Amino acid sequence: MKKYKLAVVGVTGMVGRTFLKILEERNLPISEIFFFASSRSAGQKITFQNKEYVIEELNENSFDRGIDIALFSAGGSVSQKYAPIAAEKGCIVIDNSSAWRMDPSVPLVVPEVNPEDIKLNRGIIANPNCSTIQAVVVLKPLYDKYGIKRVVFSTYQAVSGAGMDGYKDLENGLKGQAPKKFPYPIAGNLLPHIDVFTENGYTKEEMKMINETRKILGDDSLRITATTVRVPVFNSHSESINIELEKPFELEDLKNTLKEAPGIVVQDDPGNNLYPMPITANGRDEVFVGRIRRDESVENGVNLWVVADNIRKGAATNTVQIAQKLIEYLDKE
Ligand code: 25A
Ligand code: L14
Repeated sequence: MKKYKLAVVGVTGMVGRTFLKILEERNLPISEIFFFASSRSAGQKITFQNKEYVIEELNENSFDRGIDIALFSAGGSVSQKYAPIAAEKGCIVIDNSSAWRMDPSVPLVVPEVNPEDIKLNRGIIANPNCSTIQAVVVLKPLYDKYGIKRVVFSTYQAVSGAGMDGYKDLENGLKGQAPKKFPYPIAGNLLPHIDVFTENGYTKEEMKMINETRKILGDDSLRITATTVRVPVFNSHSESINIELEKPFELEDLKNTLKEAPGIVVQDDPGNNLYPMPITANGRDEVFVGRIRRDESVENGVNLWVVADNIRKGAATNTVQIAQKLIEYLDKE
């Protein structure tokens, strides 16, 4: 089996640290690995597979050593600048930021949904937005079996989605301190505001959910609307998803379709208070679905409650799964 030179960019962040855990858990075929962050962290030590490494400051020459694959999670501006530099040098970048997702030449991939798109890459592969990933894992089997007419997303997003600084705002807010990352306190509150507002009155997070879902499912005309909300939960995003299917369905068939689909765990037993929650999704790589019930106000309507660990499946796990698939394809070349 071939072995690959890997790099992690933004290794000290919320997602970056989780990359390391997941790379260890899944034991990828790595020959050498390099760790990058900003000047704030350069020189710090980090342990990976019981070996100590020194974090380097990312610069334009960082990829001049035959790195095959780089996992990026250092924010949009870093990806905008450095992903093309890395790609130019023959490295394949798997990027967590929103910088490249809607670029027509960049595949946007969830391995359970559209793994084959990885093969179309020209040096950059984008990892979708966290809320979008957990939604499309669930939408895909329903789209294939019943067709989808319209989707309404309403999200309840954890503070870890806003990185280290978001996490600290809730921690400190619970002790009565003022927020630094969010515009208002998040402890004991919620904010119908994630990422920046756009001209149409939606937030960028809402528009990401709409546009990225269409791109991943390969259906530009799919009707979707979204409201995204930050809630005082440390980790794992929850979503209410209302769907109008094209075809009629039996509820039991629909539940079985979800149970059989890859990456999904159905937790749906109202009699025993069984439903997905952030505290049970934390630390897991699957997407949890429950509260599966007919929307009796429309034809062929269904309501779902979907929860996933946004730092794992919503970011680091999905990125490492893309890397694993990519390696599978590269091994065959
Ligand atoms: O708004 P943006 O630019 O798109 O960025 C969004 C932010 O969301 C996180 C990530 O924050 C990112 O910065 N993020 C990205 N994708 C995400 C996803 N899918 C995501 N969060 C959730 N889901 P983060 O704090 O978790 O991680 C940031 C990482 O990026 C590194 N970095 C920043 N600038 C860099 C860079 N690396 C290379 N070159 C650059 N120019 C960053 O490294 C971290 O690994 P670091 O050394 O800067 O961070 C070390 C510690 O410093 C603290 N810190 C952050 N900002 C400041 C700061 N300290 C002082 N001053 C600051 N301004 C952090 O708490 C971190 O622990
Ligand atoms: O687009 O603040 O991947 O929760 C996802 C998390 C943007 C910020 C992205 C958050 C990020 C968002």
